[in-house]
Amino acid sequence: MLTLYHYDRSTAAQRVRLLIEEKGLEWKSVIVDTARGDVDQLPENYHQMNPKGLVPVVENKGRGIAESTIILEYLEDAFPDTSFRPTTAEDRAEMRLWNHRIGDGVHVASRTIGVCIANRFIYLEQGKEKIEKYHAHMRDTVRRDNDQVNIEMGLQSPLLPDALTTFRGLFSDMNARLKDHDWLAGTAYSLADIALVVYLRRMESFMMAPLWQNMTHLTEWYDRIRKRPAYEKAVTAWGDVTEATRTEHGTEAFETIERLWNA
Ligand SMILES: N[C@@H](CCC(=O)N[C@@H](CS)C(=O)NCC(=O)O)C(=O)O
Repeated sequence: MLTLYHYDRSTAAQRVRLLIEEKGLEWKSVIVDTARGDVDQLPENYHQMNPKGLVPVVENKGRGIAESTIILEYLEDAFPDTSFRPTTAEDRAEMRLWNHRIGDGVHVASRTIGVCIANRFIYLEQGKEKIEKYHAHMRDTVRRDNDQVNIEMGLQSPLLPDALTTFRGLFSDMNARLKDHDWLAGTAYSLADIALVVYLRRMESFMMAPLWQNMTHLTEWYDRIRKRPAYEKAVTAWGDVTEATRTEHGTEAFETIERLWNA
């Protein structure tokens, strides 16, 4: 049986749970939640499965596989029944181009936006010593350096405007594609839709939905996905233990974020 190392609100884990539930696979859950600075949560030898010490990791047949978009492709290869890859080579390339954007700026931008708006308050509450230990254990030094700037400067961070530009560009490209297509690649719900929908949910958790209210095709697509039973199981039901913090600080940040979004 598959084992998934994950936690409730991780966007990277949400996309893997989405595919697991769409495929109806049996799986065992192991919660690894370092996201509030608690590095002691990492199981022994976790870095052998994921050198970055992040979630998600899927373990199957004694092997650990990291990186959420790679895991999606792995699950398709290992469990090909009910495929979420388009049928033509061209549409598959299109699906992969969408997912390439995640590693090519979108996920880093999501982290910046999250830390600047809300996570910084969670870290500041934990105290200096714990967060120094958290950063000392962080193997991705770019992530660590960005975090340090974003925690210190919050909405004034020099990294925030570009992060919002990345998100606005992504959402508006998705909206343009969805104007005359139901799904991001090919003719059916695919790994691209699964991989990207989690960022709408993330931005919504900061009360940012008014930013894309004019992108009606994107909104309709999001509504279609939210109605899927697998979405309910994989995302909604797992919830978010930090929801109250996100709502509170997102509401406070809205004006600044809206200004940067429209700049
Ligand atoms: N590129 C990785 C990113 C993984 C990642 O950023 N994981 C986050 C959650 S979305 C994490 O483990 N956070 C724990 C922490 O911040 O301590 C992937 O797609 O799997």
